[in-house]
Amino acid sequence: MVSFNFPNRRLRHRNLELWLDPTQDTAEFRAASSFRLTAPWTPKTTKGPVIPGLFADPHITHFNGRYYLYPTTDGYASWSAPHYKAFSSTDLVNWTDHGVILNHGPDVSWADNSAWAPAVVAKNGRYYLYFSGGAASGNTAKHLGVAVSDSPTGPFRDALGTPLIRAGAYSGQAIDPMVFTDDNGQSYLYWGNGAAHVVPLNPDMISFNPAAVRTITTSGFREAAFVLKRNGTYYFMWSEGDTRDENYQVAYATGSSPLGPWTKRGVVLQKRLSLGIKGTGHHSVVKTPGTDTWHVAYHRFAMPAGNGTNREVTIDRMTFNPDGTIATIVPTL
Ligand code: FUB
Repeated sequence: MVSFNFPNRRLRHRNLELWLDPTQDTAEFRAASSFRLTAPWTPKTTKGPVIPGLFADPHITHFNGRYYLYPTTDGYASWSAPHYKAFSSTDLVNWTDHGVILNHGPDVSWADNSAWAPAVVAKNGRYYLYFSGGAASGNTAKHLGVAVSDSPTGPFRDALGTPLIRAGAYSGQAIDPMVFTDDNGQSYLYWGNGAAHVVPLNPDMISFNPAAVRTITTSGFREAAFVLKRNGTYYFMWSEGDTRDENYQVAYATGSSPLGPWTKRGVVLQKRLSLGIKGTGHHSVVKTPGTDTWHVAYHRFAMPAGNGTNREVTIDRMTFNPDGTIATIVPTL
């Protein structure tokens, strides 16, 4: 038997498991472990949503010792909310609301509504927010833009004054941007609904060579591309189905480069009706720096009576099997 002493670590509980503070080591107490508590502990019956209120499409990331969440603001008919908020945390449990960081109305000349699915990346000493939005003209087409700030909590300003990708420039909808930066510093922009695309970004992060755009052809892709790298393997992840459908789910493929080719591995996150959890999708993944601990942020129908435009954000652990495949993610309350 091995004993560990963690005198200065905070112990957290979740779903009848005890964890050391996730910002530190990943030592984990499971059913087979024994432990002694010196303070009373009352199990929580629910941990979600992690940020109160209706939000969706969470982009979770980590900058300078804090986790950040950038979601779509939900609860608007046809997902028409015009603004984005930012939240931050040191422990993935307690989140600070930093308020509105970009508002399409006053801040973006070419978009008024449909502030969808932001993604924020740090580069060049600045923060770049990729987003999509539509104009109030009655035209439902969405363009994809990029805004910049000196702070991860904004305020962000439209970097170009025009869309980075105009509606119709490529197949599918120009929504759901995501940026992956490889170990050599090269950043790649992924986006799309109905068809996924990828292109290396120029060093300025606000332009690319149109001739370098590639379309990704994984079966089942609908939207919400997300890419991570672990042990030299690239993981391309996405959402399948319709966000208004309780069967909305997350699948993934693996590849040997940020551009693929990709081999589909299957579905890793889906509804859990025994707990009333539906519509699990549009996720993102964050690794705790210096560890092999990964968490997945995603949305589900708000509980108990939500739907495809009334969604909430939750976070669960994501683990890898010894062969590098992603273990099925278990949605928890
Ligand atoms: O939240 C608006 C849209 O719904 C997103 O862009 C899609 O990914 C879907 O979640």
